[in-house]
Amino acid sequence: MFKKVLIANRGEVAVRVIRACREIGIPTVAVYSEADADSLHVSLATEAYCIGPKESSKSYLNIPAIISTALISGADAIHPGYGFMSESAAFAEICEQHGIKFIGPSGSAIRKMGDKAQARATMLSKDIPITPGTGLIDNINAAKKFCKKAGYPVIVKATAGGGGKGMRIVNAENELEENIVLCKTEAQKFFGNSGVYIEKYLVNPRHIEVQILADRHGNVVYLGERDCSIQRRHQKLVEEAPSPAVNDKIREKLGKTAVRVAKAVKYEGVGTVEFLLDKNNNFYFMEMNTRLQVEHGITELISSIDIVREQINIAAGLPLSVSQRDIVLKGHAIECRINAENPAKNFMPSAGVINGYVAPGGFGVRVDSHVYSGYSIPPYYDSMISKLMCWAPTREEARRRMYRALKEYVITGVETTLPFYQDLIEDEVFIKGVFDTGFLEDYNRRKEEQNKDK
Ligand code: MV4
Repeated sequence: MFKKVLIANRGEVAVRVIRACREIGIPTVAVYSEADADSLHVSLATEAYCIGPKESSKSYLNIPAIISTALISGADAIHPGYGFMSESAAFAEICEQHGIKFIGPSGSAIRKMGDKAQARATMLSKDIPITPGTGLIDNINAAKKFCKKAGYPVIVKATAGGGGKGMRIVNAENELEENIVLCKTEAQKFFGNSGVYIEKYLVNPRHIEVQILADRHGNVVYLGERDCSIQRRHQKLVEEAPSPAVNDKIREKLGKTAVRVAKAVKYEGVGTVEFLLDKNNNFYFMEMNTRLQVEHGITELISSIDIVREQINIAAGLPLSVSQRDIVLKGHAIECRINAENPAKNFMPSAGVINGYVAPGGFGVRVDSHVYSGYSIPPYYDSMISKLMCWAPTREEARRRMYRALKEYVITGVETTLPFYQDLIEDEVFIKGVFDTGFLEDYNRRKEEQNKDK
């Protein structure tokens, strides 16, 4: 096992990884920016080093500072968390070049999935279902021909994009060329790669993702799916596991497909295979997230498997602790991401001091967070305060438990999204579980109607 693990991240995920290391018995090294000296991950780690000023580019993304801290402190592995360096093939390779284990997949697997057009080509060659689409676009007439045949709407996507970044929906041929040009320009600017491709656009599908674990010995298992359809501007708000739309038969099909996706790139580590699911239960591979995800905790709640512990064990070369037939999913879990944002002001970030903080508890309630009473939320990073997760034997019980926990939660000093969730969790459409990626738009429209009536 590793002698010492450096966590190249901050906030709730740094705390999550430190906790897993502590349970295994591995000492930890926290790194932090000048703005994060009072963060919980700094005090929970065995040792902590300031690696730069507040800007992420000079601290959490500062590769020389992180690598030298690992070398000086004697850390033999780095956990990247999510965001920041977690999907950087270059960082993974630099770690390896310095004799430090990157706790994640190989640079090669990250690259194969990071390039979306290449990932689609790989899936096509392995008979994994993908949406009808093109390869990289180099010719407007070929693009027009595909779109005419597939029918509008279509979606232009940057091959270096992902997670909703660098996408443009096109409704008719007369808008196609300008959108390709705009998408290429943006892709060059944001990702330094102007490659784009086109897919048939599915209107309001469900966003379903499958958690997988893959070890060095060729074992790959799936831990069921999460439904992440409730999003705002590609930020997930509510996630649940299992999906209310997936039955045992589809779950097995999705799971086995996700395992084939992982095997197609010789994946090693924990990962998530993202699919879109249409009304007829057809599903299509979208992308693979080659990291631990924010919403992994709800899968832990229904599977009783510590995903971060498995991730560390896999990186250390140990075999998975479970085989597919040992995995039994039980009950239902829901997560709300609580942010320091004002839902009444278009989710505007609300940095400042949390002067009062009482987290909910009780059976089936889990709160993963790095905050405490008196903690000051810096304005430089994302605005997540905590992840509130509730488990219960059935979806309706989990939903009611979530409502109870949301009502119990006290956070004062900053605006939070708690009131928004208290309302959403009682929504009739959410209660029925019949939503798709169009949910939030529809929900906002219905709220406006109700306000007009009043
Ligand atoms: C799509 C799509 C519909 N059709 N591709 C968004 C994130 C990225 N992983 C893939 N995404 C999508 N790709 C095709 N061909 C729908 C989404 C999508 C989405 C789109 C608009 C608003 C919310 C969304 C939530 C999840 C997925």
